[in-house]
Amino acid sequence: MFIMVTEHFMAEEVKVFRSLTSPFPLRVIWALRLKGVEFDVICEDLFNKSPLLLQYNPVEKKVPVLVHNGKAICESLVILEYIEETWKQTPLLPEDPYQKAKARFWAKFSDEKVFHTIKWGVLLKEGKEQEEGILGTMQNLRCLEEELRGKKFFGGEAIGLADLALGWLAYYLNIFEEVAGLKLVDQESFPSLVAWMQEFANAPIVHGSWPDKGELTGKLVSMREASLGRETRS
Ligand SMILES: N[C@@H](CCC(=O)N[C@@H](CS)C(=O)NCC(=O)O)C(=O)O
Repeated sequence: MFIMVTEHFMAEEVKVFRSLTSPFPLRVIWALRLKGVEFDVICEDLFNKSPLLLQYNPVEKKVPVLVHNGKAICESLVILEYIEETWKQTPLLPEDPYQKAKARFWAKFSDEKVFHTIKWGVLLKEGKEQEEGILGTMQNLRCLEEELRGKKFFGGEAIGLADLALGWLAYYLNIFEEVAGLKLVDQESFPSLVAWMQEFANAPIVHGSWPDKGELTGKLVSMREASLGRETRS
């Protein structure tokens, strides 16, 4: 007797909700690219969020959200851990518990120190308050410089979790500087950080992923003007 067996392979649903200018969804996009996972991107207007975004992230109502076969995962660093556990190829984290802890430390440092201080203390401030923000930011960047000394990436030779978490710096730092009208980092004072930013920006997973410069600059200028209580000129 001849029995014909047909199998229906259900394609995996992998969707990333992002916005045009947010740095956080980029981490998710880079991680999926690194792992060779196919995905769709849904670009949200954060001034007019879609019902789907609100359904998938009812608590924070933010991007990124990763939707994997109907399950929604929020918070970019949590999403990276989910991606790492779900798709084992091309690990984002090393095996060694100590090295793993270090990668997670720098990822956390990215959000709690580097991003927080540069945005709230430098980009959105002026005068005395900004001077304090600059001091804090320089200290944070100095820590990165020291950690990166003699290394290509945070974990060594390959891009890992800490690089994905801090990768926004490779594009946004320069634009933050331009919008705030100052210079924080140069080749002479931060040779390792500058080399790492170039290395990261040149990685194939990063190509073509940055937001449009004009769009991002415009958004940051508006945020700065609003924060300083000035009218935005259009
Ligand atoms: N800690 C979050 C931050 C995400 C975040 O702040 N997303 C912003 C865009 S930069 C957002 O969606 N904001 C919309 C809102 O606050 O209404 C993560 O890492 O995912």
